[in-house]
Amino acid sequence: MSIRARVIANFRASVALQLEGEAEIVKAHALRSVPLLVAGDLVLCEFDAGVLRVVALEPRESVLERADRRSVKPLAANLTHLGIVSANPPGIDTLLIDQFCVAAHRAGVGALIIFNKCDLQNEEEQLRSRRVLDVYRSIGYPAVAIDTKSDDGMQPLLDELEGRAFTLVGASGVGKSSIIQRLLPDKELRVGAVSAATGFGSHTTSVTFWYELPDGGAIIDSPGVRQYSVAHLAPNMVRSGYHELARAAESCRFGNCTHTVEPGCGVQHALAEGTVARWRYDNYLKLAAQ
Ligand SMILES: Nc1nc2c(ncn2[C@@H]2O[C@H](COP(=O)(O)OP(=O)(O)OP(=O)(O)O)[C@@H](O)[C@H]2O)c(=O)[nH]1
Ligand SMILES: [Mg+2]
Ligand SMILES: [Zn+2]
Repeated sequence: MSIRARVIANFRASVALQLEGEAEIVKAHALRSVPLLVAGDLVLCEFDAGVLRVVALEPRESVLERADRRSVKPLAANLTHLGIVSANPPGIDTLLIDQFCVAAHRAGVGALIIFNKCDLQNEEEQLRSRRVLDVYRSIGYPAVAIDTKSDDGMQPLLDELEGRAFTLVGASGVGKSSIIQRLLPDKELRVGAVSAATGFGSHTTSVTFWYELPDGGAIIDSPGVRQYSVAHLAPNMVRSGYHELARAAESCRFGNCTHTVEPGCGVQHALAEGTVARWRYDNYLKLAAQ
């Protein structure tokens, strides 16, 4: 008889699973025929001579992928949103945010822009952040400014969570794990349970990790990255991932317009009007050239 389970984390040598309807975390190995498993995957398992084996992967509702030089690999599955976290320090990197916006578009999931560590910002920095957040809002992305240190600093994020499955992504040190700590005061207990079951150390931020939220949603922690390459994506995917550019491009005179030198370009027109932000366009050109 097979048992359904959720993949909490994949440690390569084994996976940590939560069996359906049970709180306990168990360790399992996947059959060779099962594709690479990631946090969030739903799987079927069977006991084989007292050992738990993953025998099948259920179809994924969504998958976030990441490319390195050699291949494209899944990073997390069955997410409904990317939570794109930035903070200063280490610094707000809008190119990285845009790369993740394209990734969300590619994965068919929503994106939420999160600026963390607001408690560290002076008035001038707050103003600058607000301008950037307003641009993302005008494109259609919800955007929140939070901090994990003050009592009510998390409230704007709490309002966005309701029943969704967020994968937190962003540079190292922006506060992804701190956000999850605030959402789940028993986080260390859960991490400890996974360590105890799998025998792997408790330094969980080196792996992607699925945390069920009490109200039915979930939040997924992932290791920090410096870059999220979109080079493996078709140029068309990058273009359509810039929603406001794609909208402005509908009025370009030429169907194959590159939005750089052509006459009658809707994007150039929108830039001149100020309805498309110059820095978003500059980021787009950088990504389109990859
Ligand atoms: N002042 C301030 N510091 C914060 C805030 N959130 C996180 N930090 C600090 O920032 C540092 C990095 O936080 P982490 O949560 O480990 O960052 P991360 O994004 O998980 O980093 P990686 O796991 O390396 O990707 C820690 O020292 C936190 O205490 C915040 O809202 N305000
Ligand atoms: Mg972390
Ligand atoms: Zn154009």
